[in-house]
Amino acid sequence: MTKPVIGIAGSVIIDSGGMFPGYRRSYVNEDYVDSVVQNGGIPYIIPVIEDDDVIKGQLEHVQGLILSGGHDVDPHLYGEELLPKIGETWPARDHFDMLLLKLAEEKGIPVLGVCRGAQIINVAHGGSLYQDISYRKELTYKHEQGNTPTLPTHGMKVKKGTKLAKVLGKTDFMVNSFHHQLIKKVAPDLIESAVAPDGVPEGVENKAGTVIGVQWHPEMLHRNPDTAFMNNLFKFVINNAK
Ligand SMILES: [Mn+2]
Repeated sequence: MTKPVIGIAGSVIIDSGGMFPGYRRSYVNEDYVDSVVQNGGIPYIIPVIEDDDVIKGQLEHVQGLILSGGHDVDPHLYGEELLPKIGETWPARDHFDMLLLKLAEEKGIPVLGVCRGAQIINVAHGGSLYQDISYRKELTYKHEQGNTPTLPTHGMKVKKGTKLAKVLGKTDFMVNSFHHQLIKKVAPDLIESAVAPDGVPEGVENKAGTVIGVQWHPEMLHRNPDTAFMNNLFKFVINNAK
């Protein structure tokens, strides 16, 4: 049986200490690549492109899609100006990710959004974000844990009856956390599937059950035996690929 091709939407890293300072390089973190291989898929990195026809062509070659982490989402997409504590934005990448998502949803191919990927799913569907943790008035726990990507640092409750609960087979566990932006308002046509102990929404999914977004990093947790069930998120994309 041929394994399904899973596209991992990429980013750009700028060479700082290498041979070509300032050079732009298309990339994804290898954890995403490993997660796809380990769970039976064929990973393809999809470089960020600004040409819609090329983006459409990119999506035609994959049977499942992963939206990876990175840049802050442009607040203009949810009706706000940039506040002082926002990080780096890249509107062209937002457009790229959102077009891939739209096309994937139209085709009904499975999508996993990780961190920024979950945030872009929420914003694409009409939800909003806090531009930085400090803008949330309620008590908010630490969501930028620093190093040790495999270490879970805060709790997570998955809502029973959601696609996420079915996929993970668990509803109460610990996750890692590397985000300074938070989901504020969950999009009206999405389901809030997971919530952190401080009430921050950390999981969203579409009603069709083809799109799952999580604000933590399952690709960093999948090799930790305590959180090996995070592999199920990649199996969701790979086993439903079409
Ligand atoms: Mn978190």
